[in-house]
Amino acid sequence: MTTVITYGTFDLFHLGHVRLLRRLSELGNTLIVGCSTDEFNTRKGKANVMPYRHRVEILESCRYVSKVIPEESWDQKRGDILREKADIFGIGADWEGKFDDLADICKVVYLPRTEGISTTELRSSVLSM
Ligand code: C2G
Repeated sequence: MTTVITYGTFDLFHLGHVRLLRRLSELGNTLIVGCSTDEFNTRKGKANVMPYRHRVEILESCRYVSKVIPEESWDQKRGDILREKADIFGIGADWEGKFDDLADICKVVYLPRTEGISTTELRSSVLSM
């Protein structure tokens, strides 16, 4: 059994998120997603359109996701990986190198982002309609 773990806001769930989760799920049998809480997003300097409980429900309905946990701080990853016995930590390449410190307890992979789509772009295109 190979367990994969990732983290993110996943606001305005879109194709980039789906493709990342699909590719991560293909690396193992179980994919755990740490979904950033509204409070943590504020600390990340990100304003989310959709509240945490909506983002969790959408992630839980995604066929690639096995389990969703709250992401409440930058430094919970190590404890989560050990508790969940995750073999792989994966995230989009916009974070390249940022989580290499986890390589002593799991494999760390950075996957290319899906170009041409982002929550920010979606938000501005909706606003300009
Ligand atoms: N992503 C992607 N392609 C896009 C947009 C996003 O592959 N076009 C990926 C990101 O690289 C990330 C995941 O989808 O791995 C979730 O993206 P965000 O919701 O923007 O998450 P982020 O704000 O990067 O939070 O502790 C880690 C942070 O919580 C990550």
